[in-house]
Amino acid sequence: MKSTTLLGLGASVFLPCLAFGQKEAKQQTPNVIFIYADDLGYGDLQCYDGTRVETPNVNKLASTGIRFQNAHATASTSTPSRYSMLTGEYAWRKAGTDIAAGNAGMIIRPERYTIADMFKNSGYATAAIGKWHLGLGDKDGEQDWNAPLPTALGDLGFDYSYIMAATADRVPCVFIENGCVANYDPSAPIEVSYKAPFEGEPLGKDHPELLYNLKHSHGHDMAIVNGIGRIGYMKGGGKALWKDENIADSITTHAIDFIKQHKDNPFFMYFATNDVHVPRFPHERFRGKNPMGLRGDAIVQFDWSVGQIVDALEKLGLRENTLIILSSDNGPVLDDGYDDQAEELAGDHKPGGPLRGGKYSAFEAGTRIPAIVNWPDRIKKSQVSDVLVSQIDWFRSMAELIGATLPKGAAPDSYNRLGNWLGTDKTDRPWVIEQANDHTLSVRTKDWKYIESSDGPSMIQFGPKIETGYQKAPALYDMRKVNEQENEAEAHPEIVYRLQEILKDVRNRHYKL
Ligand code: NG6
Ligand code: CA
Repeated sequence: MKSTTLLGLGASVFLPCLAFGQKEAKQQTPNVIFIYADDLGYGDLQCYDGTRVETPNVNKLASTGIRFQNAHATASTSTPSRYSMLTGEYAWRKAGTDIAAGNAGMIIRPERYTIADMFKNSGYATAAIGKWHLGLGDKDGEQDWNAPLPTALGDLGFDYSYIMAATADRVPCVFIENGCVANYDPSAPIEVSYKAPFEGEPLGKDHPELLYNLKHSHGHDMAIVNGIGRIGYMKGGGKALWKDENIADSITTHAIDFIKQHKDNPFFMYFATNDVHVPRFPHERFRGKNPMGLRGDAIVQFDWSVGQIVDALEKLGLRENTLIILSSDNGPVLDDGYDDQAEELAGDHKPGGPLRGGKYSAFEAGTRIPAIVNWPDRIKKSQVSDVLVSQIDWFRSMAELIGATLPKGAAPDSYNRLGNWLGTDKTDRPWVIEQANDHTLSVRTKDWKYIESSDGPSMIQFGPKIETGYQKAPALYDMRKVNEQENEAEAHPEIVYRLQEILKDVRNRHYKL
């Protein structure tokens, strides 16, 4: 079934015809790996002018592939960004897609056609490894973590999954492998609540002396696991509890195992790292190699994971025909709730590069993210691209790549922009839509950015020192001037009107690119 699909569709587009009688030696469509970092900002990588941390493995992908300078996530936080990317539907269309608790029920419902379904139906082996943050089980708060979860990633097209339910700062602090707690410890049954603490379990807010690995700066003062306070309450776990310092090793090992197991057939792997999200507690061997403390160390650890995956591909002879897309779910934050000195030690490192704002915000650093595409078989020349692109289009671009036909209604907001992503088409996406933490939407064109009005505060209120970009009146920024300093809405009412019309049409689903 697999080979028929692969030979029959799409694949031929990219390959020289085989001479008659020549044995087909090589898999035709590429393996596809999404390396999706967490909270990695536009200016965090060395190849994006990050000056205080070395990222040789990512640099190499960039210098032998395409490095995008105008690529956008759909939202400035994790859950909506991931929801949109995996479903091809803007998260703001769907209630319940904001930053999810660790005991959220499955946010992408099983009947939804995901990008993993698409790869699977085209004969690919599929895997999700690392951070999930899109809910598990049928209903919020009703999971039994001691039994197989009735609704998990297998229902969304992933043959294999080894994931963290939400984030490292949210309970449950265990890996879930194919819907069951990995290394389950029957002597320590797991209970999770986001409402009330469990009797007898010490909390971070009352027991600072137990926070021997990291102290919190705001929030994160509930359950204590591995000497670190978390969001949410948890009991049990025993041997299954993760050690934060081993998370990168653990997910990278599972990713490499998956690659090895599928070296002879096409695979799609969504490799979502915990780096550089809080709590930042990288392994000892990545520490102290940069002047920025734990946040810098987490970037070094991320780079290491990337290097391990590339090495594994090389050793298995898969490197040439594997398409890697490396990016981030949203922009950067320094202090996101732990006393890791990210702010104090940043020095002149600008995690958002020259862009204004950061994680959570409507300003550009919230959603303009690093994006690197590397596929040795097809991308021969190193390129730096200024083409306007959005992660919402990965879905239909990948469909084009592998010749998949999507069912009606699938990926409604995604467009095939494969040419952009492979560097053959330099036409900008006419616009991209970006969502801030309070659901304020922006329309970004090559030259302009319109941020709709919002009643929200001008600074994030729950800890991080980040400008939100929320303003009572609509804002218009000339993006040729880079950093959104001067609201030009009054000077250019016709442009404001044009961008408002785009937003209205997109909201009403009356648009076409
Ligand atoms: C916030 C957390 C923050 C982080 C974020 C989600 C507090 C005070 N802050 O609510 O630490 O977990 O949610 O980040 O709890 S994201 O990258 O997964 O969207
Ligand atoms: Ca994130």
